Amino acid sequence: MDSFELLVALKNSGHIKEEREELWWPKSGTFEVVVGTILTQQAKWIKVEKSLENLREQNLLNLESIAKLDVTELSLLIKPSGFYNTKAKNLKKLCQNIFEEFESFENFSLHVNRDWLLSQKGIGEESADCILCYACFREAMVVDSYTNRLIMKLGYEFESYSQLQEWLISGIQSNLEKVNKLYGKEISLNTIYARFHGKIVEFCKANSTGKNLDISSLDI
Ligand code: 39A
Repeated sequence: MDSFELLVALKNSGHIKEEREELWWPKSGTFEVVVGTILTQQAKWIKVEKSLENLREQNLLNLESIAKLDVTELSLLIKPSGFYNTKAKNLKKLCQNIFEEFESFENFSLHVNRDWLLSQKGIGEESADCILCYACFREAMVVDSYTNRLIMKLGYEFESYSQLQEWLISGIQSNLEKVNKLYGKEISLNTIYARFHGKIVEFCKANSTGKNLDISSLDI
């Protein structure tokens, strides 16, 4: 099996809600994704939404406000998503650094690169790729714990994040015409990677009971 066949099987599995957002992640292309990426580390998405709502209610869901916000106040607002003291410190510092280096989110999204993101405290490969893909519309395929669980369950083993990422990317890149046919239109690599990752997450959520992931509905 290659990753294109996995994408087809996920699309056909019938368990996945149609994406409301073109790129699956809510408010793709905005600063909210940067905040959501930090908050979603080791947290359920529903808790992240609560924290984002707290920030939105106070008109604080923007780069300048978080860069200036008192870290204790920030930690209270993001408390629902857990590890709030560390996340508040890392998020505030990240916003300060974005502001210093790029001056605005728009400039950041055009010019940031993976190495700059990886040099920031609290940002590893998964978070860097989330920000690149969903906030900056770059061609970055996210590998997260859902992806690892699904791939392991399918009987594959990879030694590193980058090896699994390469496997996901290469099956797509070798079948671009078929991917376009599958979606019924020409589709950018950024959109394919975003929707592919979204499908993996939604499939795993819909087919998990506790720690068990049921892949019997995947025709592979
Ligand atoms: N785990 C997750 C998610 N579950 C998610 N959505 C649902 C929409 N996002 C955006 C990130 N991580």
